[in-house]
Amino acid sequence: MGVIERIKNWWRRKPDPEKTSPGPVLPGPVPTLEVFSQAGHGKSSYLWSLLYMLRKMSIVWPDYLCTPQDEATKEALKGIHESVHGALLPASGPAANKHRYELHLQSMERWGDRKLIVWDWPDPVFAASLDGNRSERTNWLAPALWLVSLQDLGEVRAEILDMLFDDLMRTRILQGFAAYTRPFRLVVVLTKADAIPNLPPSLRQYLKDDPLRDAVRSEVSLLSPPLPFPSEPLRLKDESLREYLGRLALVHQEIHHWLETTLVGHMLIRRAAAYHVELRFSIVSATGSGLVDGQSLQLPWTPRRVLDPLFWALELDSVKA
Ligand SMILES: Nc1nc2c(ncn2[C@@H]2O[C@H](COP(=O)(O)OP(=O)(O)OP(=O)(O)O)[C@@H](O)[C@H]2O)c(=O)[nH]1
Ligand SMILES: [Mg+2]
Repeated sequence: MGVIERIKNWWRRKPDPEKTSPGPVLPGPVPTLEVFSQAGHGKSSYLWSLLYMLRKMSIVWPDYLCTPQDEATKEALKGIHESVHGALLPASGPAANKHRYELHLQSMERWGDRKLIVWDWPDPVFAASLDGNRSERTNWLAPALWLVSLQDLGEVRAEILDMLFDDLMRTRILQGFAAYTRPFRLVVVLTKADAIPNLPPSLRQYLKDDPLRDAVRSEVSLLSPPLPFPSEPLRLKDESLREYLGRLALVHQEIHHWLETTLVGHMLIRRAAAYHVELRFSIVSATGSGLVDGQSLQLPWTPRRVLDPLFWALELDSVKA
């Protein structure tokens, strides 16, 4: 079958009612940030930690506001706060992944006001069954995050990382987004980085030294006595924001160099260049640790560097596709 015929068939396809996603189909516009991930690679935990930290950014951006745009998002945010404080983990499996979060982010330093729509939904590329509804909701022009948990890939699948990337690119191309004329802006996010055994020491240190995490820890609570500030609270503004982003770029390069020392990393980077992808790398830890007891963490949630991928997406978004 020719390529044109395959594309036509793709669009003609009717969703199979047996395979449709769980729960009600949520209305609303397409995502402004796409997040791709294989099952179990930490997508729900990452989104929880991102949303949790996003609400707290007023601590470093005094004029900033983060407002949920619908009742479902508001309720979800309240639930996330309770779960994070209670050290609970997200439920797993397709039935648990049916969230659409819509937020209005106002007065961010450097980036101003943005709408953030992000889905925690069975993945249109990597989920076992592909259904038309989900892929139609994919916004292939939005900056995208590809969450990869190296240790969950395991030795064998880690060797085919570049082929998984190829699956992502081919799905995009099949849906009409040519790689050359409409370049993909993609942040490869290494999730659960606290548990990557051979993460270079400087990257491990970067993960630990998250100033945003420290700023959030210095939050003055309504009910507990104020914490003594070790120093002036962080303000992420002008020079300090430029410094943060400069460090972000260095860390991208460092991950790039580290991956390039491996054969599969080298092939991934080559393939991305061949597809003209604007590629960035970052590392995050949503929970901060992997000590788990059933559905709970044994230690409190300690998100680290979880805003970095969003900062990259905001930066990449200023260069329009
Ligand atoms: N060490 C470590 N473990 C993590 C981290 N984030 C998630 N995990 C673990 O990985 C498990 C799966 O994470 P989820 O966030 O549920 O992953 P998911 O991609 O949403 O999984 P499905 O929805 O089942 O596809 C969690 O239950 C945690 O045990 C992290 O940052 N570090
Ligand atoms: Mg999930």
